[in-house]
Amino acid sequence: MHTPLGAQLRQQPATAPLAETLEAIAGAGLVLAEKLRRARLEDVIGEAGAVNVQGEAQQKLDVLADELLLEKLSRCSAVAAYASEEQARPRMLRADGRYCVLCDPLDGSSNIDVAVPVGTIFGVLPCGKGAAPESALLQPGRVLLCAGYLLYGSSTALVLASAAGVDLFVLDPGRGEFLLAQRGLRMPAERKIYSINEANINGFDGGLQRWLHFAHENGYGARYIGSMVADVHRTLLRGGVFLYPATAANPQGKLRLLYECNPMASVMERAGGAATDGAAAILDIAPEALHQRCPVILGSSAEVARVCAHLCAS
Ligand code: AHM
Ligand code: MG
Repeated sequence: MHTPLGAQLRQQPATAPLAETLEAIAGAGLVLAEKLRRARLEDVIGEAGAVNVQGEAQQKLDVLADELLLEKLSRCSAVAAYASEEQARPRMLRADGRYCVLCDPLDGSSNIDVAVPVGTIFGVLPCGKGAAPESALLQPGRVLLCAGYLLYGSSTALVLASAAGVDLFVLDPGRGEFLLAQRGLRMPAERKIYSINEANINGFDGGLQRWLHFAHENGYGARYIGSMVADVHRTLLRGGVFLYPATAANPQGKLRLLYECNPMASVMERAGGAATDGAAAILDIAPEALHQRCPVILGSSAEVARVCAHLCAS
């Protein structure tokens, strides 16, 4: 018997107060999953003609996903603010809201035209009484009440990490509902799989290059989809390590601390894995700016430790 998302959320003290907010995110995912399937037919593939705050070309579906999340979350009584990779400033929704939601509405969107899986990444932070939502957004990831992602792949998966553990839900398209598929996910402690854009190797630091050499010499396999949610989901279920490190050209890496690294780090740690920028746990980094980037190494704890041992040895 697969418990529906809403019932499962309300059964756990850690997630019951978040149920309305998480159901709104899941509701946006449900609509988005269908839009993605029909995107090519409805001509919503391609660039929207605008750039986001980071200077990246927005895809039409980036804008659509962002609007959908904003619309669903603005109807929630508990949501004070919504911040997104696609918007320069956070949107203040309710002065009496208790939570701030951070999202990468459609991660990996440049892959849509080739039908590669993409995802929505989110985190929910508490918004302290009297705290300006903007300052509440700049809290370390350790404070996240719940984080996770939707993966629009061969099935639509929803992974939720909270103090109650990490649960995997799968969309039943017939019922239009997410159903619990696996409760209390724990990730493998080690696995010889690495996931990195190895074409950037000349820009990696010496320690990381030596670790790659170690992986080549020790029977590791490589898997890189180039869509973070899909790469992280495989890493969660099968084990291994996913990296988007600093490069000479991008000393802070590519991925965003608040919208991508923190939620994924929270999923990893709550499933028994690890996530670091090479020096500190991702979840302990004190954010300084909404859209800041950070290098990330995440996955099975022993594999993350092996990468770090090579970095320290350099
Ligand atoms: P996006 O948020 O603009 O879609 O970019 C993030 C994506 C991640 O999904 C993926 O891990 C990374 O970019 C891949 O980057 P690269 O093509 O440099 O390997
Ligand atoms: Mg992204």
